[in-house]
Amino acid sequence: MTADILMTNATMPRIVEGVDRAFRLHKLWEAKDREAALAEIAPTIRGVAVGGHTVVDDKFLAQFPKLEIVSSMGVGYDHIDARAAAKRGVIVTNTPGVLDEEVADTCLGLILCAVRRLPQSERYLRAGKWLKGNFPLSPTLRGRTAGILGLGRIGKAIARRLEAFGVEVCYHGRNEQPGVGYVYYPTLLELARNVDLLICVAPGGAETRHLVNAEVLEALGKDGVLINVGRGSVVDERALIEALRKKTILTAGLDVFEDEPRVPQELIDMEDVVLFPHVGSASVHTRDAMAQLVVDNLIDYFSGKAPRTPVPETPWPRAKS
Ligand code: NAP
Ligand code: 8YV
Repeated sequence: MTADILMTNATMPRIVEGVDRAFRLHKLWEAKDREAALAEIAPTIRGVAVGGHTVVDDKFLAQFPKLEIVSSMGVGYDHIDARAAAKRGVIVTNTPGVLDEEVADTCLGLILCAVRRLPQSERYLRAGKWLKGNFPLSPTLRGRTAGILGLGRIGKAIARRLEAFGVEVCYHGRNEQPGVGYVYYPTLLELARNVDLLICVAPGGAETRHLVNAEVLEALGKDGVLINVGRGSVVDERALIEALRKKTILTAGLDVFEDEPRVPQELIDMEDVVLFPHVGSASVHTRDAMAQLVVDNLIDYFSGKAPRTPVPETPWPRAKS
């Protein structure tokens, strides 16, 4: 198995070491002159391994005439133009499945933090305020109905946890899912009108951009809580800030943002909002599993087997043109 693989940035050591062991790895971050190094190696590159933030657009793909596969870390691949890759006959792989339970765990933690105001209560204790009186009573998860926007692999893992917590679940996606026992709403607006906990776990990209807008937040209502563990772009952040300011909704718990790692100061200044720095899958265990899948996709593909997890836009076996 001798193929030239490019990595533009030093991502997880497990990826760098795994790819280095199996292939001829070109570490672009070590080059003194990136442009010159890229020009020299580009004609030989057959595979690229990227993290979740490297933009792979048609211009990027066009640099590599022999490129066959882009192996990306993360299940979301809105940083990759997968349709452009398909047109060029390039397979794109992501890392679905291995992070579902971790992200769902994080999501339940975020829900409890946002609803029960747990980070605020911790800050209260550390500030010595308990000595002067009890922390104020919080809102509750009891009696809430949760609406999941994007009942996919992670959405279902969140739903299972919510059921165990005694919280009723319903959902919206483009399609009603057969065999799913939760109430389906054909529009997001209807879902928002019927729940007081809206959990966003839909993918990013042009199709979902700003799905959660001012109208949806208004429909969620004064006691409503918005949780976003999907992609920042799915929520109109300006509309959310306005809704929080005007108390159109109760509060929000966010793990993802429109312009990461930059988070609007208005959100940072809001004591009631809970903000996580995109840590949904960020445990050593789960990031290792994701990194290994990045390596395994390349190894399987270049061993003549099917890549393990191609994205739907670049199916395997390749669609006939
Ligand atoms: P998945 O299994 O593909 O599920 C995605 C769900 O979104 C599907 O149920 C799909 O249903 C729905 N959906 C897609 N496009 C939609 C649209 N235009 N309108 C409404 N619903 C739409 O993906 P997954 O593995 O659960 O991952 C979901 C997302 O979570 C990822 O894409 C990523 O952005 C995010 N994520 C975040 C973290 C984190 O650290 N916070 C970690 C992992 C993943 P239909 O096809 O019926 O519409
Ligand atoms: C990671 C994620 O932050 O898998 C995803 O879609 O958002 C996260 O698990 C990241 O993409 C890893 O590169």
